[in-house]
Amino acid sequence: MLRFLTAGESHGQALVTILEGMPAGLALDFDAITTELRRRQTGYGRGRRMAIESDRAQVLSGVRHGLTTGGPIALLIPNKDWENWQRTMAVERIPPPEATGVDRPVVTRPRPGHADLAGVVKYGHDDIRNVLERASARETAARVAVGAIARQLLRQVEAEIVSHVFCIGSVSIADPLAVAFADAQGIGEDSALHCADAELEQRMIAEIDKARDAGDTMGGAFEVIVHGVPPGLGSHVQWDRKLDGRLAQALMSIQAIKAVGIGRGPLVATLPGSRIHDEILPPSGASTVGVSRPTNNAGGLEGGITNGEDLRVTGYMKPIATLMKPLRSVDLATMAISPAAIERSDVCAVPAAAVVGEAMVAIVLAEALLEKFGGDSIEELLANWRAFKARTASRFSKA
Ligand code: EPS
Repeated sequence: MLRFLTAGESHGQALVTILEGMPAGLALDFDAITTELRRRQTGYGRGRRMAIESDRAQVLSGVRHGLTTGGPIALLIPNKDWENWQRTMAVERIPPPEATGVDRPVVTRPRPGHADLAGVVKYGHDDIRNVLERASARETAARVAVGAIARQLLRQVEAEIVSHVFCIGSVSIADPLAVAFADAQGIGEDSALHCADAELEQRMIAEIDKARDAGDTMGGAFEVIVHGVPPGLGSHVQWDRKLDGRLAQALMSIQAIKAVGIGRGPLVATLPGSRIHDEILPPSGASTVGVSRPTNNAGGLEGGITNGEDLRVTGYMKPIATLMKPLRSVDLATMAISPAAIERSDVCAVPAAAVVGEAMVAIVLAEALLEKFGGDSIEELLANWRAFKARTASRFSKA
């Protein structure tokens, strides 16, 4: 079983995570973890916090002389900004701000769309900060670090993960499925929004600028594409083993994601079966399962099992809840109508969410890979994978 937990607050001392279940013997590329963390910090529309942080994960355990041991891998990502928040986020009891005048006041005006209100109701807090600090998408830095390790496991079986942003507000690529794996892979890391269409990207930037100028925020959508994912991951036999369901949960758990699609996604409801289902034809050239599929509306998943085609998963993100021109809310201290609180925030974080989406997909696939091929060590995993691959390739050869 591959599992992980994260801990940490947005302005606390650090983010922490423990990843358990990685096989022994994986040669870990530490720079690749930093690269992924860096990618998450970029994208047009981010706020000032990203200029403060330069995220880097310290590996505290589970790796020796560059190789995973099979033990839990503990990672720590310090928050540089903590320096400026030590009193506000102090772990120990300190005098209230009224007494010292040097602390930030309690937050009492919940932001519509944020965890603020539901969180204080549930946990009985007076200060919304007790909720928002943990609900913050800063936590996704820890997920990306874990995902960077999962991605290295997947690379062992030649699976590669990329993503592209195809929608910001009202600006959208008409047919995201027409963006091939190679197109998404070819997007430069210096690209402002990680969109495959440079002309459309300019219009997306204008959409974000318009929102910023209006004190508003903007959401959008991204697609994660995995090439080379082994067929046979997940299962049709039980609801909680279906890989599409597990991917949906993983993506929906990302802050601000409100919908997830697989392949054609919600459009499957609008077209007849003859235009949705991907025909099965004799192989033309190299094929992982011995047949060819002229289309991939299923997004690489049928019956909750990977079918050897590219896996394509979409995440739809709502606009960020912190508005510089706030919506109406209620001050919970007085119950008077009052503008929602303003926290330093981003205008648009869809490109960052895409990187987090890649990480979550990597983690789910890594877990499914270990279920299918087992292995306490990389050697064992690869032996099982190679045997399955050889068997699958020869299954449907003509008599
Ligand atoms: C951050 C994500 C956003 C940023 C945060 C860093 O978090 P939230 O979900 O709370 O809006 O706003 O930065 C700050 C909280 C700040 O002080 O600027 C991230 O992804 O690292």
